[in-house]
Amino acid sequence: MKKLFIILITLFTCATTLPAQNFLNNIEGRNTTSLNGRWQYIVDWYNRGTGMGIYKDKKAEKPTEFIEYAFTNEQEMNIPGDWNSQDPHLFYYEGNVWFKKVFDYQPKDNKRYFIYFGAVNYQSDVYLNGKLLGSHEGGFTPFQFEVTDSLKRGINKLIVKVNSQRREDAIPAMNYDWWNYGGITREVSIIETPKHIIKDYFIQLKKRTTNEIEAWVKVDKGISNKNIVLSIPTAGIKKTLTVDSVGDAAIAFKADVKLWSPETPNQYLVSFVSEEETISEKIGFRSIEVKGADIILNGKPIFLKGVNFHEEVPQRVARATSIEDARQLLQWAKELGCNFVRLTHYPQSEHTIRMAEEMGIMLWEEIPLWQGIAFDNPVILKKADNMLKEMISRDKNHCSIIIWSIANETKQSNDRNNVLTKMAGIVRGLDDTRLVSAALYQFTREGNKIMVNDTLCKVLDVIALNSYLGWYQPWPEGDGNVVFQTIVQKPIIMTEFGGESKYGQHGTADSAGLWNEEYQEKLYKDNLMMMRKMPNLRGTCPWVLADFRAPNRMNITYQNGWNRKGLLSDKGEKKKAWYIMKAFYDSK
Ligand code: GCB
Repeated sequence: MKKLFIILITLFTCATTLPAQNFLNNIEGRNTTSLNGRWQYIVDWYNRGTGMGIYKDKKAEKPTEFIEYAFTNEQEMNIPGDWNSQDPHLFYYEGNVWFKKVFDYQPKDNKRYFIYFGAVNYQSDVYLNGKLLGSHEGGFTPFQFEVTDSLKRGINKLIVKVNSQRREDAIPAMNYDWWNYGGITREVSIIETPKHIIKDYFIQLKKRTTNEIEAWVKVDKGISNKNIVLSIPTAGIKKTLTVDSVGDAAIAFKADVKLWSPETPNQYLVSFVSEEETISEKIGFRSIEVKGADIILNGKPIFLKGVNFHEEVPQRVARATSIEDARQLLQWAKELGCNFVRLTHYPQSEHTIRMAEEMGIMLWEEIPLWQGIAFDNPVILKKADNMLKEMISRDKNHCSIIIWSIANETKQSNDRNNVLTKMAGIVRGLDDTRLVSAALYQFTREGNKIMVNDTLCKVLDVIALNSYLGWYQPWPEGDGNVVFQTIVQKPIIMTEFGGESKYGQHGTADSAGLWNEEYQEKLYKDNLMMMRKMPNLRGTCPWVLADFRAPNRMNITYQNGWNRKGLLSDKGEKKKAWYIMKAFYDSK
């Protein structure tokens, strides 16, 4: 009965949600007009807006008429931006807000147009000039709609309904340890393309080689049987790909390129050229693989000196939205000595990823499949599949990303195993050049021996462990004597460890409940002592770079809505544990 109910809900959800259109990649490399800036908004507390026709943006025409739910320039906010940090009434709000942008546009006859959203958290309905273009679910991945037929010459009205309510069948679901920033949190733009588009492409070194490039390109059928030129001028490469009857072309060739690595983040300007357009992008070439317990970058074993961060600027208590925000977070990571960042717990903005690549930082990217997911609901796999596709579609050409992660801390069960195994298959089907992982947290413990026997270990390329010894569980007797054992011989990354402290709070190192820097510092020392003895350890990511907003952290004296596990405070001040981690990375 429960299953039948779930199936009915699934059908209903699918029927009411129009899918976003196929994705054009590399938006930066295309001809775009930004719709960022001030947008008007209306808070729809009781979800009456659709019924009231807000999307029609009607104006009163007779003295007897009036319009409730009317937009006005007295109420505007910045887009991209979350609503929680921009309107004090909306600090804790999870619900519906309508946004409106009026813009003047002059479309050309021989072009096509798309409206692109970098991310809207969580669910959105998009209307252009009173017509529903479609809906999108998922707060951290981009989507777009073709508007060639609905974009007017002159004034256009774009209206978006955004809903940020947490739901049991959502990803993430009801309960998670970060702030649910609602709104249009990444850029909005109009993309202009020629009639026949170079829609998507992928270029990278062939797996397990450092001197062979493979590339494919997908174009509109109108370019079928014609040529696309791939050029990388500074490497002296110019190749011609012939498109087949369905619009696909592929090529592989030997190439002598300077490889991308954290020490030398070389990039090349790569262009795909058709008769109608040129799409260019800076691309780095590197190979990544696993051999036994080693992670191999460009043929050499590497240790991932990492850190976790949320897409949040703590000093502003807001979603990180700008290039400057991305720079701050990545520079903090660099200062710590990192060559790797685990982007938790969702795809972060594309400019963060591009910047990491320029700075020589390797990345782990994951979809927000975080604890508490209803794996028995068939809709979950469908949604996760869509998120994986949107994430990989957007970021597959960014060489900084070396690991796709499919989940964080999911409880073992048959349903979970089925769904995550299928998801690992989906990822490999989309991109087999990278490694697949998931952060695991259920272990069995006998004294100081901790067994990692999650069945998912067999499915993953890299075993990622989240362990809060000394914080959520007491540290086992005898410093440094803890041993982690895995059922498979694969590389291990310690993807989370740590504990809380409030910056400036001092005391003895023996009491977690005092939230002091000394206790957190000792935890780091203990953890590092333990990890030094783990033979398969190939990376570490302390939890977390900076204190971050979390509504479920309500020790009023020390937390008051903040998760205090940062190595940095919410103002960017360095806690004692920062120096322990930095010294470890400097010694590596
Ligand atoms: C975890 C989660 C992370 C939390 C962290 C914590 O295991 O993966 O999202 O914020 O623990 O602070 O408890």
